[in-house]
Amino acid sequence: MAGAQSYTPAPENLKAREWFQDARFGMFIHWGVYSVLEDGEWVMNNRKMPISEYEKLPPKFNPVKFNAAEWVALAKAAGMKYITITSKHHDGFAMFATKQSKWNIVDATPYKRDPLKELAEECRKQGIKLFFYHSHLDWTHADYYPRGRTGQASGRPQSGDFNKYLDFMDAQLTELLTNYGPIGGIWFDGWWDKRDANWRLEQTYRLIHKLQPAALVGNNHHVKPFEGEDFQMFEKDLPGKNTAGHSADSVIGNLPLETCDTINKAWGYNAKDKSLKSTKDLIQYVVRAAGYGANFLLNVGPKPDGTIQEEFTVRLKEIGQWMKANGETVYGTRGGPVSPRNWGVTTQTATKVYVHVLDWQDEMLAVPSLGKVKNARLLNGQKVEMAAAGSGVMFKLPGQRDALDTIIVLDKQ
Ligand code: H79
Repeated sequence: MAGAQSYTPAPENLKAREWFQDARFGMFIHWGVYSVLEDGEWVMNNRKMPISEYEKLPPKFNPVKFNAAEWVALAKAAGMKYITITSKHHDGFAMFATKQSKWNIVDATPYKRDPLKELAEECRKQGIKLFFYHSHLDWTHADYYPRGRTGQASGRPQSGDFNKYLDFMDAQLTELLTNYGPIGGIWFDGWWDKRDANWRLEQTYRLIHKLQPAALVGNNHHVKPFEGEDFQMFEKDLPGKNTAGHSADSVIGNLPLETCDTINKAWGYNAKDKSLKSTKDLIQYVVRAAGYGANFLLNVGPKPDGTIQEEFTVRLKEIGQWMKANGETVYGTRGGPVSPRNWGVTTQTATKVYVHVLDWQDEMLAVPSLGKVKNARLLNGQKVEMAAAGSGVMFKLPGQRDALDTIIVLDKQ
């Protein structure tokens, strides 16, 4: 941002960044009135629905089975340490009690309740941090003008005052950062809809940091981090990769990192999408992300009735079982001494190095410079043979291996 004042994170913000990195695993929740159509969160844009059509959804959205305690308990059972939920997606519909417009769950649906309030209280009770996903892009606000690359079939008049829209957004963010207790952070998305607009990011980020200095700002703009952001994120890609086309091409600076992905292909609930990733794939992704020094934010898209489909809950609980047994090699770690490889990754704490063998068929595995380490063993204490080899070491892997992740623990010396 040209002319941006340099941003100095507050001490509590730096502390929150450490907490964030230690957490390593979070639950993403995409939930909105679009779930009624069971066809993902882009349905308004994809079906070219005008606002007059889309307005028929909120009266049908009545998630009477929503139970905040159950959602938070599920995140915990999966071994997740935080939840990031859509306060507003691209349809502009607020999933919280806002006074800025009637286009919100309390005023426009028969449900009339504020699920984010209930979630915030439950998160606090159960020791989970809550982040809000907030869309810059807005397909329904009249002042989101000039229009961007998407949402052009909404039938709005060809006029509007973009600064008024930004005032509206800042007012909603103020509500989110004032009425819901301490918030983990704000996760922005949709900037890429109008890459050349003046988004007043500096002003918005300053507002967030003023209201809650510990709240972490992240933005899924697909380019390198802007001044004022507290972590760098990647969508459907490990840090530094951009195979999906929604990320920056590289890790810039030394901000905490996060990558997000879905269990099937959809973010918002999609009844037809049965392309489910396996529990093994998902666990290996958590581990790989940790090897990159990154968090993994794994998405669920709850149903319109407020429940989470069983294909998801089964996987989350299985992941949680694994995390329970192996979590010390992921939580509280940073990327290890050897950068990610095809065969696996390394993670480390102040005293230990963990070698995660994710995909290696042979008995011997050569690993370059791990630093000064000793006492190679499995998590259960079983000794692993290790010999010097070139500038690194050669491990003799145990005959009985974990096909998911064979973890070698080493002490730093
Ligand atoms: O919230 C979830 C998705 O709805 C949202 N981000 C995740 C976390 C998302 N929005 N868009 N995408 C995912 C796909 C992005 C498509 C894009 Fe483009 C390709 C954006 C920029 C290039 C389509 C074509 C939109 C603008 C041009």
